[in-house]
Order: sequence, then C-alpha cells, then structure tokens
Amino acid sequence: MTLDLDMLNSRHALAGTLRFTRAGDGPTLAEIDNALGSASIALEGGQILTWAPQGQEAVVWLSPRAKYAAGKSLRGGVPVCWPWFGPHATESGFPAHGFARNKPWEVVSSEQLADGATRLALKLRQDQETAGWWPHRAELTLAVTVGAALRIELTTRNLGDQPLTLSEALHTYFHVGDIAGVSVSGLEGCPFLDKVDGGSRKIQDGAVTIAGEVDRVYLGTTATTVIHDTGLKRRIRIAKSGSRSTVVWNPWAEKGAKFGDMGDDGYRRMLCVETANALDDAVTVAPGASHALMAEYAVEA
Ligand code: TA6
Repeated sequence: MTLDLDMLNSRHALAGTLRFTRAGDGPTLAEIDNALGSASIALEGGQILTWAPQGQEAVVWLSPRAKYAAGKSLRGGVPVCWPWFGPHATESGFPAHGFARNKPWEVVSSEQLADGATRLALKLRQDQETAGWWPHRAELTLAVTVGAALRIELTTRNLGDQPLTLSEALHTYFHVGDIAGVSVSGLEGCPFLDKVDGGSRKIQDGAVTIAGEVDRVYLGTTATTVIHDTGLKRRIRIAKSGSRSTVVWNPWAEKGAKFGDMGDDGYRRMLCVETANALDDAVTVAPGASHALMAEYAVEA
C-alpha cells in the first residue's frame, strides 16, 4: 500500500518544519526540522529513524547498511515492539517483536508547539493478517514530539470487552562514539534476565559496561537511565513512564556481522537501551482503558 504523498502533505505538512517525502521505492518519511532538532519517521512501521538536537551528532542511530523492505523494520532507529516483545510465547512462526513495526501507520495529526517542538501522531493500521496473529480490538497510537528532547508515547486503547495482556518496547538504537567507552547508569542493584547466559536471573552490580554481546531484560525498574559516552563526550538521559522493564542490548561483532545490515563495525557505534514492559512486566489493559508507555531522551554535554 503506497501512502499518497500529495494527500499527506496537503493534510499534515507544517510549513518550514514538517513534510512528507519518499525517495524511489524507499519508505514514506515524515521529515521534521525545526529550530530545536530534526528527525525522520518512516510511516511504514511507525519507526523513528533519526533524531538529533540542532548542532548535535545523531542521537538515534540508523545503520549505514540499513536496507528498506516493505514489511520489515530498518536496522536502527526506534522499532516499535508490540503487542509482544521478543519471540511469540507459543507460535514460533509469528513475527519477532510483534507486528507493529512491520505494518503501515496512518497520520492522525501534526502540530507545531509553542515551545518550537513539532508533534506528530500516528495510528497503527491493523488488518486481516494482524487479526490472525492477535484477534483483539485495540488501537495503538504513537505520539512523537521532536525538539531539543525526543518524547515518544506509545498508547494502547482496549476497544474490546475482555482484558488485554501485552508486552512492548521502544527498541531504541542509540548512537555512541565507540562502545568501549560507554557505560549505562541507573540500573545498579536491578534484577535482570541474562539472555546471553541461558536466561539466568542476576542482579546488576554497578554501571553496565559492554565488552561482548549483552542482551539483558532488567525487570521491575522505573528508573531513568543515562548512557555515558566518553567518545562523543556526552550523556544521553533516558527518562520513562508506564514502563517497568529496561532492555540493554549490543550484538557485538559476530552476531552483528550475521545480521548483514549492521555495517562492519556497526556494533561499536550503537547501544540499544529499550523502554519496555517485557516478561514478568507484561501489562494488562482493562476493557475500555488505555495504557501509555513513554520515553524521553535528552543530551547533556
Ligand atoms: O532487544 C534485544 C533483542 O530481543 C535481541 O535478542 C535481538 O533479537 C534484537 O532484539 C534485535 O531483534 P531484531 O528482530 O530487530 O533483529
């Protein structure tokens, strides 16, 4: 399904700050560039691809080898994992991390805010295929506010008459100078499930550092985390609400190379710190109720 650029721009473009573009058979992009920051968001998948405050190096990392294919998320950015995180609990043939990141989203609204930020709201299109994977009536919206900070709100509204249980994540790839010079604070003492060590449960001792493949789901944490990047001489603060899990992932060299879309040393330039509700922290949304998962990123020198 090709989204009509003329219709998108006539209805939702904002003079000087938001326009919709498409290069060749690439994704349909909402390109935001205002006095505070710039970002690009693919409507296919509702995937933020890039974000940087004005004058800053990219904060959200997009692989230089990312290859667009309809129905698949690009390597990098902020893939939306919903309505399950990781492999499906029982159906190995269902898509990993749910289907929201593989489906087209429609534009609900666009707004230039008084503080100079730009807000874009999208809604997931669900169809026969998604109903086959998840036969429930729910509406999923994504609100992205682009400014000197990046605020992302993923809201699930239960339109049915039964409670809905789901897991989810904003699977954000952050750009770092070199992974060897990076640590993450805010998870000290937090229990986590170590997917690199057979899913064993451990407790985080001190800051998180990365010297090999790391794939950890920290549980029961509402903490703000901070990526300390000595390479780019900056900190990235990751605040959140509506989230009790934080996932930290770096594939390292071997797994990174196997993906084929990370670039040779791509793993050294990225770290995923994901704002989630995963495993024990799956959420249940009552009939007619809504649940919002929110993350806000800011850069500090
Ligand atoms: O969040 C970490 C993780 O679950 C890893 O186990 C790895 O699978 C990663 O997500 C990337 O998954 P993807 O399906 O986007 O390649």
